Amino acid sequence: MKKIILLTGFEPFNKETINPSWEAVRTLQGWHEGDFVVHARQLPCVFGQASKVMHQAVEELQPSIVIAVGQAGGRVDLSVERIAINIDDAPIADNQKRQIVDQPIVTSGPAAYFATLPIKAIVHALREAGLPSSVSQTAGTYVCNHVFYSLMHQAHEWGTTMRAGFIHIPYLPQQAAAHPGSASMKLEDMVEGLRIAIRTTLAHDVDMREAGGVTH
Ligand code: PCA
Repeated sequence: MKKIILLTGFEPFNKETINPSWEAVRTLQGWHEGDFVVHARQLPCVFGQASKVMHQAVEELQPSIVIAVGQAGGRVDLSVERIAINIDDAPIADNQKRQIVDQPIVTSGPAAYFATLPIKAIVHALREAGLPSSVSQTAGTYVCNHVFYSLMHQAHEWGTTMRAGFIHIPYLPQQAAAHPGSASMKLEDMVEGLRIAIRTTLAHDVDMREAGGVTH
């Protein structure tokens, strides 16, 4: 039986009618790479519910690798997240019209978790393939970080070998057209970027060492 890679994307939020994360992820449903097959799931853009759907998918599928993907409108590239922090601080309401401010995601959980994907190797491989990418030092404090932290906490509590992380992606061109000045990326490039992220994760049990930080 094939081992499972779980990819998740989000439903649209904040007045958008499309979310590039779900569009990209659903394209890869059933994609095979060696002994691995992709399962794609959509998450609601709702605090609590999003992590619940993620937890259920992880329990049901027992994936070897989880890559959660989310839209980061305004970002310029495929941003591979380094760290998830234990705080919800929503700048806008979620899709259930709830705006959580300054609440820990897991009471008495650690302040943060690092992604267990080979983030430097992924950024390196994406750039080599001609796709703009960088390591990101923050996944924000909205629903994406909420899901990312919950996922890493689940992996930590279970003590599994499952590797997990988060990739933020820019707007699609049709979205950026409504946000003049914002960067965008074509869906095919995002999908190819996710394929590269998967292949690189399979090829690197240990991350490569290459500068990817920022001074501020
Ligand atoms: N992006 C949001 C939540 C859902 C999504 O696609 C975020 O970055 O938190």
